[in-house]
Amino acid sequence: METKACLFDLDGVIVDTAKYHYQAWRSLARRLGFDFSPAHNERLKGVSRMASLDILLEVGGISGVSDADKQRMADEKNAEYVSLISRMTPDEVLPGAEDFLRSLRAAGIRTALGSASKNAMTILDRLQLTPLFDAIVDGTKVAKAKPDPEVFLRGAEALGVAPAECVVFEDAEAGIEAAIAGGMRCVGIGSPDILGRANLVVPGLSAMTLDRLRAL
Ligand code: B16
Ligand code: MG
Repeated sequence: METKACLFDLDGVIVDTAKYHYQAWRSLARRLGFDFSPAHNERLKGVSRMASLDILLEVGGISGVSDADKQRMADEKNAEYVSLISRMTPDEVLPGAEDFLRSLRAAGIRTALGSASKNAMTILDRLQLTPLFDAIVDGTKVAKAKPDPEVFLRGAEALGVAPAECVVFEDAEAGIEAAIAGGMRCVGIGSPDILGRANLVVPGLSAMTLDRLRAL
């Protein structure tokens, strides 16, 4: 099947914002009186903000929090996260990401972002990558989180391309599941142990070429 579009997850594929999410979640955990480890943080990758908070509260053994207090905690975390990402610079783009996006553009292959983050626009602007995406679907535009395919189906729709003509790039298992559920081929960014259901797994976008894309 010819590839007409590539859809990209943001955190872990284009940029490593997980370290900033971690810093902001750990601050919240400390204020609540417990420590939140890097291993715990792995559980938050690709997960929405409120679902991440539920995991954090479970790790801290905190139950019975009202919806209003949950909202306040999520807002506090997001305020710290936004202040961290507002200082990001283009040198934080992960190796190979910009070159691959440019080679797709040169080859006439359309591009879209498919991210759970409500802060995706801020991040792309800070990285100066916004012009390299033909469509942006983020956490402000979708109702259902990955592994639901909504975010990628919306991306394909925005580009006017059929799901079977799309290839998704994802670092999270839930994202690979979302691509498969949407009838798309997918490339895992990371370890084959975790992303084994992808059509191809590479360590990063610097390992991606148009030839490898065409072979999928
Ligand atoms: P926000 P992705 C996801 O981004 C992150 O991996 C995840 O850790 C985060 O909780 C989620 O975005 C929501 O982010 O709080 O900024 O709306 O991997 O889907 O690009
Ligand atoms: Mg991700």
